[in-house]
Amino acid sequence: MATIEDFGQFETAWCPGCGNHSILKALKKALAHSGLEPQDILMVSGIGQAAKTPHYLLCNAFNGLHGRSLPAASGAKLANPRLKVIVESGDGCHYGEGGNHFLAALRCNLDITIIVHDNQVYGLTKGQASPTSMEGFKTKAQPDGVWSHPFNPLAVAISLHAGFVARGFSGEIDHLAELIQQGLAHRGLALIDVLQPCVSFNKVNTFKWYKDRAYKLGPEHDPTDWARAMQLSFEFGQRIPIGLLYKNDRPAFDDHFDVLRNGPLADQPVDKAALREVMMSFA
Ligand SMILES: Cc1ncc(C[n+]2csc(CCOP(=O)(O)OP(=O)(O)O)c2C)c(N)n1
Ligand code: SF4
Repeated sequence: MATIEDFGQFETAWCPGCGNHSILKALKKALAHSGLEPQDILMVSGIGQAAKTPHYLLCNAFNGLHGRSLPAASGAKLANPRLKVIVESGDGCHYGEGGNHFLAALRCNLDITIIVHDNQVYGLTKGQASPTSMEGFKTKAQPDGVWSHPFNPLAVAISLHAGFVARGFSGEIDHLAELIQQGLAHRGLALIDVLQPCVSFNKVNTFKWYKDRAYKLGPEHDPTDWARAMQLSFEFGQRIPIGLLYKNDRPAFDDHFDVLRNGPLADQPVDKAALREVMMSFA
């Protein structure tokens, strides 16, 4: 069984103190505890600081365009359902440029795990507002403060009955690793939005800011209670719940394809004559 060390140890380009370091630690722990081997895993990301995560992990990896990781991940999962596909990027990549793909993935309930490093800012491009930046948040590009209301990823995911919707905090590594492990074990889409301080460009939502507000959901919370989960998803002020907010067992997207019952497409024989006939029908 693979150990944490088997997933590699690399020098990163992240700032000292960035929450990304802890998220990577939690991910490696979750992978090792899930009994997965590096060759079983495909990490897909877009562009951004968070999207560098697959560069620092020994496994299969695909670096897509900014906001375009989900289409690539969907194709890979459908072609080879044996792969454990993890999509990891920032809030800008997933909720901004990739917003439409995010909505489609939630609705389909494809069997993948999405981990969003949510630092409420664009880190890589030096501090512009992101979809989750709070109203009034000032940046060099938004000197008068953000005018839009922030995007609420958890409320959107729960409203679309995504399979598994959770929030973690990079300051709670063991708790986050446990959430990622549960997400990996879930059959269907698992979204884990992670509160992550960006020490260089977000001086409002700091480590302390998150630490003072994040509280763990206890065993009294029933994640199958959709209405309660919806309510909790709007709690983002003096208190911010972390943990598994919502879960359901609806069939995963890939369960609907009869052709996949015979194994991954990559392992199935190709009837070249039948394929030629189909191709010629479009000529
Ligand atoms: C299509 C496209 N649009 C915009 C960019 C520029 N760009 C690169 S990363 C990024 C934002 C990164 O922010 P986020 O996804 O939140 O990740 P972070 O760097 O904060 O981890 C932007 C706007 C790009 N590379 N490609
Ligand atoms: S700019 Fe922000 S998100 Fe990027 S590595 Fe530095 S602290 Fe992390």
